[in-house]
Amino acid sequence: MRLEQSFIDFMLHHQEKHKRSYKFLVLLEAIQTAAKYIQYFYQTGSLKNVMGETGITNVQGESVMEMDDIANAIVLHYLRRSNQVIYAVTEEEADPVILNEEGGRYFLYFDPLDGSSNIKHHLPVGFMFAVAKRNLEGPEDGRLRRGAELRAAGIFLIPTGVFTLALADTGVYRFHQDETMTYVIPDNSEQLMIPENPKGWELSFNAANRRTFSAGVQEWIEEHESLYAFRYMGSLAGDFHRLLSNGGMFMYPAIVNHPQPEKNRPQGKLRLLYEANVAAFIAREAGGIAVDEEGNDILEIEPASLHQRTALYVGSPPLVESIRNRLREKN
Ligand code: AHM
Ligand code: MG
Repeated sequence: MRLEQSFIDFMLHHQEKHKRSYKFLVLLEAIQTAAKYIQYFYQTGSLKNVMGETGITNVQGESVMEMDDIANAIVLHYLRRSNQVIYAVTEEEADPVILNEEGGRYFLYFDPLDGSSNIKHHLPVGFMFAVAKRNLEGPEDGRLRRGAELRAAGIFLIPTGVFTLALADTGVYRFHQDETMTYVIPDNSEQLMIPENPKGWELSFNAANRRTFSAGVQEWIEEHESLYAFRYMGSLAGDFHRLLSNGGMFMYPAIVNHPQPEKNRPQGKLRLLYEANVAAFIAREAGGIAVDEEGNDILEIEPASLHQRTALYVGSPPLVESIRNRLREKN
């Protein structure tokens, strides 16, 4: 019989080894409890008839699925109970949700259920989150943090029960749910690194959009696509999960050449604080990089608003550097 190390045991040792606070564990315990509940609702959602749309449009102008609302309420409930969070920024709400302004230590940016188009099919979606810490040295101004200032970021792949967690300056780890729904880290699993060997690298982007990308990006795709396998499931959590294991590049470029110009998205589609930064931070800790449409590092973008969007190119450094050069030549 083989028994693995539980997530909490792993984290207790990790915090001790790096002389980091146990408060962070209280927060992570809340986050992973929320993830388990989201997963439970997701798996049984059809039986409860909650896999459809609410008929409401969210702050992003997108249709809200009932599961989005359920997942959001679950996460906010456990974050509030943890007492560790000053405020949370969620994809589902226009304003930051104040949780514990006085006693909280962290800021949370999250998308409770990313990959909405997969919901009604029960295909992979993600609960994605990023954690920043209040200023412990001086007065806290509550500003939005750059990705480079994050202390942790993670993705729960739902409903598959896999959890990827990046911890500032210490790496990326992947946990799996065992028979008792406990997240465990397999004994033999090391810190996760994006593979350097190009054999197995994959490209991932919405191919139906390719003629809407800038000329430089289209050229780059034409020159490189035959060299790599192509995979796209339309859920950042799922596509990025593959990228971390196999290497390559995931991209969601700016849409600038749409035949119906009102459908252009010069700022890209993905949200900086709780989608792009999560992927970029995990990538950094796994040896990868992430840039925006100007070729700037995603993690260095100074956030100007809660729900701002960005183009995203993330993955193996040689590929991201190659497209970064092209983006800079053309801009
Ligand atoms: P969502 O927040 O509405 O779910 O949108 C984000 C998702 C990402 O998970 C995914 O990478 C992308 O949107 C897919 O978009 P598209 O359907 O345009 O390919
Ligand atoms: Mg989303």
